[in-house]
Amino acid sequence: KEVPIPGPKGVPFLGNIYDIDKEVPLNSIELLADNYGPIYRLTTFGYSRVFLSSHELVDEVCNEDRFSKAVTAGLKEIRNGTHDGLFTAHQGEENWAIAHRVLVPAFGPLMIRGMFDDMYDIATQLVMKWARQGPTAAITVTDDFTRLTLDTIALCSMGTRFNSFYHDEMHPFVEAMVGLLAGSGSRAIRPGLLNSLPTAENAKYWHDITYLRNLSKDLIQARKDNPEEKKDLLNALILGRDPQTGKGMTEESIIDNMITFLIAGHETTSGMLSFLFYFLLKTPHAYKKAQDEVDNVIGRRKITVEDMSKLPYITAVMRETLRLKPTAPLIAVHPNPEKTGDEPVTLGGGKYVLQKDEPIALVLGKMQRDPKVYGPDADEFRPERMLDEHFEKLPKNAWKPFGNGMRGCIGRPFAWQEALLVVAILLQNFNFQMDNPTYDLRIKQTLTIKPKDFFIKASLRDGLD
Ligand code: MNH
Repeated sequence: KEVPIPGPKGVPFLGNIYDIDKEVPLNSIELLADNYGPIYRLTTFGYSRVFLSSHELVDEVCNEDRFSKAVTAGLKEIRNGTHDGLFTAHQGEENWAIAHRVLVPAFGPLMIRGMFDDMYDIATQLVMKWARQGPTAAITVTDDFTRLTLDTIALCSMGTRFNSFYHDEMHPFVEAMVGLLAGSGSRAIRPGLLNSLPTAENAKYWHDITYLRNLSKDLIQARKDNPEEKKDLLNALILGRDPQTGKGMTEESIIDNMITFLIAGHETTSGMLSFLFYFLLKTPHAYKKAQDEVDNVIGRRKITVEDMSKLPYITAVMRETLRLKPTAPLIAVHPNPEKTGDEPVTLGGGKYVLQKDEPIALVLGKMQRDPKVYGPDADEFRPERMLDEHFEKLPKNAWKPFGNGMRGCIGRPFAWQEALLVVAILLQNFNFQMDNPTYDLRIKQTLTIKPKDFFIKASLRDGLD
């Protein structure tokens, strides 16, 4: 009953590199799933991996006894800057466990509520900017959402203001972080030897990392010199104690995780907000329901943290957005190193045989459209299917935009509160239109995905100007 894992044939040595789109790899990865089915294999430079896109197979590899997170490709390169920080740690690294135990409480409900005022501060800067630009200006949605998420995470985790809404150029920290991310992406797709040559590109890469670490160190010192009684991530990093050992995190680990929060905490949320407005503007009935919910629950008064749990429709809109466009579109696992003996690892009840230590990529956007779970309209944006009563009945592991198990997203409650607030405050204050009503979704892919060349217009609602 063993079946070979299908896949395109490829060319000698280079393997499948011509099967993968250079601009938007995800497009070809999803297309290959249409052609080869829910499991297929790609090989590049002699290095192979399998791609899963059905709920059944993804469900199987979500079993943490058998499989665990694999730090490969771009993620492995980002490790050059963040080492064993939460996002880039290999399974089993001791510093991951310590940072996890210290930081889990920092993302608990009480702490996240404590960050509401800082989130509100930045959200109003966005409202102000769009209001002042006037109703005819074409808004670069994704750029402004990225300013918002960057400034929010910087304020909450580094205690500093990037003031991105007041500059066209990016803050030097952001410049360096983009350098680390883009550099890591390029390094991941070329042979390792080239990455150790003394080129200008490599020099800049390491220079960016040094800059990120030095500035982080200064900001930690600044808070230590001027303690603030604040429930924020910076205090949690500095003051948090490991309940198991009573010890704090080392300075190196604090720096690793500070940079990690900035990296993991901005593009994903900004992409989600961008796709969300795309879907709302393409789906008038959903747009109207979402705006009505804000009008009925909040009306014209100031939004408070208590309102965050009273927006079930917008919550469903956010879930549905991340179902169709999970902004971290690929995550990777591999057979658990501790449990892998000499027996080959198989999937599908012995049907598919993996190579030794072969990485497995989960194609989340495809898996989350599995018609066996979501029905014949799985490709449609229909937030109603994500209202609590349905969402709670979804099969296990059918909605995974925040990853899996112990290595799932620690920032989820942070992102959720931030996005709910922003969607609510924008719908409360503006009416939106597409700048180009015939716009069709195109994707820009880095480590994450966002809409490409997507512009909207925002006019202030009656009684507000
Ligand atoms: Mn987040 C891990 C998606 C917002 C910090 N995040 C993950 C993973 C996914 C993910 C998927 C698992 C990655 C993997 O398996 O390799 N994260 C998201 C999405 C959003 C998001 C879709 C917003 C929407 N994440 C945030 C925010 C922060 C954050 C905001 C920080 C404040 N995420 C993390 C960290 C990890 C992570 C840290 C690594 C957790 C760990 O492995 O311990």
